[in-house]
Amino acid sequence: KLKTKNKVKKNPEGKVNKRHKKKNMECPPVHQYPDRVRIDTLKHAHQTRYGSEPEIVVRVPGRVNLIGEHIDYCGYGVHPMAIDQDILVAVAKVPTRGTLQLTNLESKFADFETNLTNLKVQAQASWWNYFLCGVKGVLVELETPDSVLQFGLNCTVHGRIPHSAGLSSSSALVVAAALSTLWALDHQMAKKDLADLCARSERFIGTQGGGMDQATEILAKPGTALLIEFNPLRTQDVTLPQEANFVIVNSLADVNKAAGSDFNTRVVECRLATKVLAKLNNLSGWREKTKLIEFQEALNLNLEEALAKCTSQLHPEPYSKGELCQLLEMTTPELESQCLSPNTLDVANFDLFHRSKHVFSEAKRVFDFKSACDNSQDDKALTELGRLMAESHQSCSQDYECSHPALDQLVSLSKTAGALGSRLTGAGWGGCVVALVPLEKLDGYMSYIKEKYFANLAAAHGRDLNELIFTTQPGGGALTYTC
Ligand code: NG1
Ligand code: MG
Repeated sequence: KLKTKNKVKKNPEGKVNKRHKKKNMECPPVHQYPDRVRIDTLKHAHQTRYGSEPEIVVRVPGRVNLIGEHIDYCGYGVHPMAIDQDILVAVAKVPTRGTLQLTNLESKFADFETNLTNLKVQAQASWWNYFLCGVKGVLVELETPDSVLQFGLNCTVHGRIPHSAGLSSSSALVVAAALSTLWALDHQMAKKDLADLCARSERFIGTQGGGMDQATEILAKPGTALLIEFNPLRTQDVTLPQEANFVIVNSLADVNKAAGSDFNTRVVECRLATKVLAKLNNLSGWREKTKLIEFQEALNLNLEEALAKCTSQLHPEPYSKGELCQLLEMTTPELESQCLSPNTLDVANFDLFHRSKHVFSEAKRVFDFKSACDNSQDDKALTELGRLMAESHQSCSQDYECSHPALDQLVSLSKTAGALGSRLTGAGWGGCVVALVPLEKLDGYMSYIKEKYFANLAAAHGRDLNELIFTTQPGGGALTYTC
């Protein structure tokens, strides 16, 4: 397992750590990218901004999670796929030592410039911080001494993944930055190691997320969705039923996960539920357990049994800090340092019952979803997938409380419009829903949602509706092209 280092370690030979060193990357030529106009625009913008040509273009897709929400960080498998919408980063190495220059073709994202040595990521969601996560992650992991950074990097970004929408444009930036940095250091890393590294690196921003997004964006193959499991990271390709159309609808309610503490509060609630359940069941080493899957596996329970334990042994009312200290035999400072995150220190009450109920039931739905896909010749498979998606949304909304009125409205409109099921996708609290719509209902579904949801929505005015509601096919993962 790769370890995470907090500091860039100086290495006496002044070389980059060789642990991951492999043969040079194999990169297809950039003319193989399907949208020639977009590439030309990007290259031209790069040339205009910096006065020299880019050498590579890194392409990273967004992702949509079909089912398995807020369970990756509890150790459970998830079921996403990569989408077509992607982010492109044109990159060139320049002789100005240690500089990093970033520009974004979307004018609302300001340019940024910093030094590659001693990079600081701020726990705020300015776009470049996500880029810095990926750069820093690689430099730290490879223990790159400053003396190696004899070059600077000029980067031009063009994103097509809707942002703040649960489609993981954030991780796409992290992954693109990590790939750019690896290229600059002339290093190649196994894809799974890179996915793990990017998952750890994105936490520099302050959210304690799981590894679904980075793994999907790196490991996806065109034509199949993925069942992703963790510790160790492993994937199975899942062929979706041919008649299944997945439609993504942007509610236009923005989420900014890094700016609030909702996300980390959920992570902490799951961690606390793990410890409380482990202690109540006399598990040795309960203090070290942090993920609900560790509790389930240590007791050799199946997911239904784990669910029964949490609903019978936890109380539905929230737990106060005082009660948790008593249960876990900890002082308040111990509870804070061992279980909480810097941005949840002020949270007074933690809901353990509903959060763990969601996690165990959602983990089971992921496996049921995969089985239904594997049995797609069964004429009830599609209905089953829809039912699981609808249950997942209900659980996210009621038990995990990570929905938003706009998302609930879209889910209910989707049902009326003929979807077999729909659910919020990504962290929630805004962003997109994904709906499963049979082919014969597709046209009707699209026009109904456009009329009932978007027609009166001020935020949709002037927006291209095709960017707010679109069908999607499983796409391929990240690629580095040479110019
Ligand atoms: P979003 O907010 O959609 O990027 C986050 C986490 C995922 C996962 C989902 C909820 C990161 C980078 N992403 O995704 O790992 O926990 O929420 O299922 O933290
Ligand atoms: Mg994200």
